[in-house]
Amino acid sequence: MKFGTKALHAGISPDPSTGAIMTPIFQTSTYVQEAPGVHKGYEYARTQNPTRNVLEHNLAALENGKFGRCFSSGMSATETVLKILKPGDEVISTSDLYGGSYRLFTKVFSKFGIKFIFVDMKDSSNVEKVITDKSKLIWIETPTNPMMKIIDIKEIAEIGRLRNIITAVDNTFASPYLQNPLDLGADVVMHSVTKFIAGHSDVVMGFLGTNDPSLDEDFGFIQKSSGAIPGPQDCFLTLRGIKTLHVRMQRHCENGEVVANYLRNHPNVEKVFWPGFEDHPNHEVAKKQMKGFGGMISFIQKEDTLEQAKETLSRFKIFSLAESLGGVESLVGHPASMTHASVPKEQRLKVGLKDSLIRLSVGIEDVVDLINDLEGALR
Ligand code: P1T
Repeated sequence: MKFGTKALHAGISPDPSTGAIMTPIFQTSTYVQEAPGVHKGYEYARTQNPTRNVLEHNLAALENGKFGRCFSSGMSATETVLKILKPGDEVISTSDLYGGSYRLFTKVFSKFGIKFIFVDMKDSSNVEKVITDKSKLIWIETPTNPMMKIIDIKEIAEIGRLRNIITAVDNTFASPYLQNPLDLGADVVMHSVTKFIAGHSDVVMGFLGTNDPSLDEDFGFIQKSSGAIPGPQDCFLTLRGIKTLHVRMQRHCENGEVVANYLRNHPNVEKVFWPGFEDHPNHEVAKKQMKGFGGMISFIQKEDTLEQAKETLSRFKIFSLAESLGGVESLVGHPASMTHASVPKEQRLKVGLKDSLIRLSVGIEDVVDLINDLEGALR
């Protein structure tokens, strides 16, 4: 089955008791048993919920994975991967990544004796240089948030495989439509489902997919032990959102390309970060591992100051100033004070994230209106 057909049908069948074509919202915390231990496969909703199970099968299929699990947020999915580690273990992570992931790594899990080493993975050999016998996990985010760097998943997954290190990829910025890390050799794919997958800015959720039964078992054990599960209503909304994922992504990519080129030719713009440009440092890798370049774009103006960035941000009328991304409506954000405020300034500057950087999540509106909005904001 091709992607669009899978989005609509994989793991989904009419409700056997009524024929309802839409997966029902099983709003229940428990399930009646005929006798102790005699039940229909469902015991307690922290462990199993039919609406969630359908979504998990559907998302696993979209990532070409055998197993999938949904969590109450992207961060709780990430946390679940970290919880398979033990004190003394080392994680090699992308240096440019979502500020919340950086905070989880450095402020929460480092307290429990896990060491995080941040490297620029644009060049895969940088990963090899820091591997020790304690390295247990390689954490990749690509495209990176917010600098839009591209990391070669296949090359790094191979480095991990040879050294017996798990490779996990945060695939949030690409979505399963544009990139499938498991196909490229990664052991785990993670998503903030909140973003492109759910797609309508009305759900917070996370996902982990894998082909490795023992990793899936670990994730399931942590899921039921820690309890960071999504509610059935959110699973329903996400299943509904996924039905248009491929169509939305095509429009995000089309609009993204127009906006990126417009910005690049704008006299007030100094630099645009978007992997679709031929002179993007890892454009060839992006072409190889992605189906398109998406609608996430960052840029810096010629007047390269925080004050100018704030003034520009105040002039948008269609792009809404907000955290998050990947919804149908266009958003504009200021990473230094919003999504990446928890990353210390010197670390931000190391990866090129200046106070003047503006990030766009280009939605699926008529692109001419988006260009007019940018024209007004950049005047
Ligand atoms: O918000 P949550 O569903 O918990 O997902 C966290 C997360 C994980 N990974 C990436 C790459 C992300 O971008 C995010 C969340 N990011 C934003 C809210 C943002 O505006 O960048």
